[in-house]
Amino acid sequence: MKASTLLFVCPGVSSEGWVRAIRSRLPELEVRVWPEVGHTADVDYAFVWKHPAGLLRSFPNLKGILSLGAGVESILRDPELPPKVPVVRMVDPGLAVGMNEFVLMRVLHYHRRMPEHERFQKEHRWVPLTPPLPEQRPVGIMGLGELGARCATTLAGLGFDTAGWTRRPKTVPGVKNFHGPEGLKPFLRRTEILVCLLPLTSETADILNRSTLSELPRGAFLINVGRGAHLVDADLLEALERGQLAGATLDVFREEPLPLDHSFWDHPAICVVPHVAAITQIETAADTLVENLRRHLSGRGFLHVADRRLGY
Ligand code: NDP
Ligand code: OXD
Repeated sequence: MKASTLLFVCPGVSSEGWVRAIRSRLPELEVRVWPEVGHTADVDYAFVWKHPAGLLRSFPNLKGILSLGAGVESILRDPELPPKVPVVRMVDPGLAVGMNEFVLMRVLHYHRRMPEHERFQKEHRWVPLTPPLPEQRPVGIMGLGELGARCATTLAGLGFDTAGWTRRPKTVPGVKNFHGPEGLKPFLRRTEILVCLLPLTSETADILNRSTLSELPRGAFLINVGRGAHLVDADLLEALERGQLAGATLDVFREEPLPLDHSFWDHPAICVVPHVAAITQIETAADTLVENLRRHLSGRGFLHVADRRLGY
């Protein structure tokens, strides 16, 4: 019987560690690295990240498209995506740990008034500031999925007045829930530190815009770790200009790398980070990937299949 074949299609990502990790966990699986495809009919599974559009329809026996990243919008927007093949999201414990650390770091930075302390240091001024208690600090997370729920739980555990906004009602212990379009305004109106951990879909594109940012209490902070296209860049600059927002941390951008002449680079109230909030970790993610492949090889369905209609 022919061995099943996985094709690694992640341009820009080093394949060596992944291939080693997959082979050591599932030696019966043949692993090929694009563009060394061999017979296209041999390919059963594709493991992808930012794949060339149109490529995936070249494999007539493809049974699963497994994403290296949590966000699957770049797969789903391929106009030539094979229509019936399941697209599987990456749910990696290592990714969740990284996102949890990053969001906590930046929430604490704003909560503890570090931007003001950094400014006072530059001015050689000794100005002791008292931060509010965590329970007096409303933090809001857009998206309480695999990543957002973990961050919300951590923040709630530290005593922050934590809320999350979701599509459907969702219970996360200790976290207030707002949902649907009607829940958005009340969620924003209470949120002093806003974290975006939404997937990029037709409903969430441009969601951080003049109108939504204006609902936040004056002087709020934004942490965007979802996708660059959630944010209307000019609206953020304008909100900072008029003091509606006091600062922003941006890990994701409409164009990556962020163009050298983009005004975000030198803005004193913007922290630019090069899409590193959370990185898929080979050691943990290879376990997840292989478990999912084993499930499928033994006739069970994949876990974490994206809903193409919803876009996540
Ligand atoms: P999930 O699919 O597990 O969770 C998505 C969450 O967003 C769910 O709570 C969902 O609501 C909510 N949501 C989706 N659409 C809407 C909507 N229209 N209105 C309100 N809520 C909505 O995703 P993950 O937590 O795994 O990942 C989230 C995103 O984080 C990824 O798609 C990616 O863009 C980004 N990411 C960024 C990284 C980085 O390094 N910067 C790394 C990894 C991911 P419901 O619960 O009702 O379904
Ligand atoms: C992801 C990412 O989606 O790295 O995993 O952004």
